This record gives sequence, structure tokens and C-alpha cells, in this order.
Amino acid sequence: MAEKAARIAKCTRTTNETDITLEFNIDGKGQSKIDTGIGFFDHMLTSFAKHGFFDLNVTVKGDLYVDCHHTIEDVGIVLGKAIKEALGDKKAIKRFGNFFLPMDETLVMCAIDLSGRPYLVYDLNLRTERVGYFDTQMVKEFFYAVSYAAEMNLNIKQFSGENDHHIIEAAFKAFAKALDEATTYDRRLNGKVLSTKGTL
Ligand SMILES: [Mn+2]
Repeated sequence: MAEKAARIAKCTRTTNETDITLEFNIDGKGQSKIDTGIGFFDHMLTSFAKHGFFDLNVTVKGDLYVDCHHTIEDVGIVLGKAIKEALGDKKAIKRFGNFFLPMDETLVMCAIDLSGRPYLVYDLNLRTERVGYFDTQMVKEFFYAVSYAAEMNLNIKQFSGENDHHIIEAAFKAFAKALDEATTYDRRLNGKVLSTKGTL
């Protein structure tokens, strides 16, 4: 097996708008310590770690006096980078993952291909402007940033749902479960990359 010894990454990013430190472990236990300054966003990232069995520590000093935009988008960029770095050469992993996540009246599907090519297909129908201090427009911005920085094909589609808290939370959990599957090792690959090109 060509399994990577430790699939972890620590990324920092500092701009005039945000100062972010993020630690990510693909093979974690679902433990997290999140402090973005945005309560609902902390709730989403905590759920992502828990349901994907990732370990995730995130500390952000963002320009929340402006609004939540830079903080959420930049965490997406850094999380995407950390996923890419932790995955390394992607040898022996399933590469594809998908999950249908129900939450009460809501059903959201997430499908992932860790293809090396960024692409987001986003189809959530959110009705309110914000949940807590989290602007709902930022859900798409976050997942776009993750897909681009991680170089993954990320497809998120809502099949039902009325409550925006449920819909967003279902999307984050579906993303976690799909990524957990895509990053799992498949012994039949015998240490090789799952691609006819031989590389991802
Ligand atoms: Mn909730």
C-alpha cells in the first residue's frame, strides 16, 4: 500500500482582511476547535468535522466590522488548500464520494470527484438573507472557494427543504460524508491512483 503516513495539513493565511490558522486531519476522530467569530459558521464547521470524522482547528481574526464575507470566503480558501495538501498524491483513495443527507423536511445531495480540476455545481434554494450573523449568500462563496482551492469537482443539490438552517446544515454534513468517502482508501487500488491517466 502507498498510503500516506499522516494525512494532515496546517495552513495559515494573512491578508489585510483576515488572519487564519487552520489545522486539518483527514483521518481524525471528528474533534474540532472552531472560532471564526460567526456563531452559525462555527456550528457548520463543527458539524463538518464531526460527521466526516475529520479533526479541524480553525482560528480566524476577520474584518467582521465590514460583514461576514471575507471571513467565510477566506476560511473556504484555506480549508480547500489544507484538503489538497493533506491528500498529497491521492494514491489508493476512492476519489469519488457522494451522500444524500436528510434533515427533517430537507434532503441535500453532495457528490465529489477529487479530480484535480476545480468545478462547483451549486443548487440550493435559500429563502432568507441570513441565519444568525451568517449571510446565506455566503454558502455558495464558501463552497466555491473550497472547490477551487482543493481542486475538486463539488456538486451540491437540494431535493427538498424549507428551513434555511436545515438546508445549509444538510449541505455541510453531506459535504463531510461525501469527502469522507472520497478520501477513504480502497485496497483494490494496490497503492495506485484511480485514473486512466495515472495521476490526479
Ligand atoms: Mn443546527
